[in-house]
Amino acid sequence: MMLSKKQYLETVLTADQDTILKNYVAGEFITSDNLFDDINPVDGTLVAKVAEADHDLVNKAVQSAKSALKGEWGSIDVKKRCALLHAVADEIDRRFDDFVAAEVADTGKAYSQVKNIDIPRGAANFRIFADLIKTRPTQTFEMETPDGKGATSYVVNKPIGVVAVVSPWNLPLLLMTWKVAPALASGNTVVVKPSEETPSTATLLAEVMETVGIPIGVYNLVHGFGPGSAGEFLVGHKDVDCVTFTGETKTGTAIMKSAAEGLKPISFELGGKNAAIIFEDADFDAAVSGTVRSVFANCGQVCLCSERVYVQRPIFDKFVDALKEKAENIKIGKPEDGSDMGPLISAKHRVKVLSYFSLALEEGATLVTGGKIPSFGDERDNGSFIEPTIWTGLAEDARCVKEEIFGPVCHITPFDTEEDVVELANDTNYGLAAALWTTDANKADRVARQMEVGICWINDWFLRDLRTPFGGVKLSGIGREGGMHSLDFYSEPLTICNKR
Ligand code: NAD
Ligand code: 6OD
Repeated sequence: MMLSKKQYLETVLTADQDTILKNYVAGEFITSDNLFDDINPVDGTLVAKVAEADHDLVNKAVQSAKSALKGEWGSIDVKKRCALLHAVADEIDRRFDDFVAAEVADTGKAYSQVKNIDIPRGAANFRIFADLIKTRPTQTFEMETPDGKGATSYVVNKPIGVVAVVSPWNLPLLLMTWKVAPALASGNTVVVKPSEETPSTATLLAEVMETVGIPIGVYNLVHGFGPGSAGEFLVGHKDVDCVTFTGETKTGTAIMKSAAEGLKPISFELGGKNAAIIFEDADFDAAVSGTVRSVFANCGQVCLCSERVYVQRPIFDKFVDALKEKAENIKIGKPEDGSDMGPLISAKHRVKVLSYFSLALEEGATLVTGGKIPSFGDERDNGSFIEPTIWTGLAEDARCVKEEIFGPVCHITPFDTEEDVVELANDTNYGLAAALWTTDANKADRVARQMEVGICWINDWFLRDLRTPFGGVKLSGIGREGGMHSLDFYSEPLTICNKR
């Protein structure tokens, strides 16, 4: 379904949202005196005004979440809690077109991506964690005691309490629900602060929570920015019990300092500078198609994207030519024109990506393709589009090879041996993901085990089993979420030692 901006405002946001995206606190949609703009990066037009939460409203949201822990939600049994989370997933499915329209309006992403990844994963996140919590194993230990009677120790998992969820703009619903769903499944309450760039789907989710009867105060939403705004007020709040954050590494540092004050547990999913490795024995066509996806998906704005591509020397030139041809065939444009690739998230982000485009040339890169702002001759020229870009020829210590750019761009380096490429791939401060392409299963396993990352794909990219640990090493994160790892992070284990 394609909606104009007017239709979007009139039909998608049903709960008294008119043209203002509101906060959702203690079961009420609340506006504020400070409104900021939600801009469509396709053409620079206004999607909606957004109500920024001030200190008092963030405090009210945290207090509402705290009280809800002691209310109906705190005593509800697991079966009922899971049924409610399934109802959330079902309601996302029922309002699928609304969620698609909202995500597309905020991001300008291709419809194919939003329909096949972002929104279905939003619903799937609720289903998987609702199912996992029902079958969560418990631990029991028997011990002998001097009196011969013995003791049994067993572990009870309790909610941590109020969870602050701070999320980014690149996969807004997917990444926010990746945290909200296990937090709620584990019995916590949440205060969510979505990115200021993408406030719409978090607001729609508030409507869903209300519709399906999630008790008041369990899901709270505050809009705003980071420093000096809702983000900072939330993570520094004394009654927040833990902070889960996805975003830039330097933001993680700021949040960690703030969380340190109250010794709050943190879970961080941060930036990446991921390697793709293509061995000469790879299925060439599969490796090229997979790498086109891993470099350019979502306009390169996925933390798992490959910005460093290493290709074994005998196939280097052929691979560069093939990737260039595919990159030049990517259809850039408006979502409603059936494009493959939309714009970057904002004009501000484009300035950052363009600064790397200039820097790469200063650092001695050979421009294989791209490197510019495309010109359309229509309203898209007011948007934040940028060309898919490929470089070769940079030194491995060039800033463009070391720093996360977060755009549709990669640098391709030739390599000779397995040992060389392991060293090259690991020579980074980040450690989120890697993708290997080879038909030699033993080599694939051997190399994968040496990757200093949280996830390594063999002959694929971004294939997700939601039960597996997900996260990064080095500057790419702290902790793991996914499956039981999420449930563990969002729970407080209590050991009960019962002496007979
Ligand atoms: P960002 O760090 O700028 O913002 C993320 C969120 O943090 C936003 O909601 C923002 O308002 C908030 N924020 C900013 N400063 C804050 C502060 N001082 N206190 C509290 N909140 C604050 O990130 P972004 O630009 O939205 O997202 C892109 C980045 O996220 C990239 O670096 C990307 O690699 C990373 N990312 C990582 C993963 C992962 O799973 N590892 C997933 C997606 C994105
Ligand atoms: O698939 C996920 O669960 C996940 N957290 C993906 C992160 C993508 C980064 O942009």
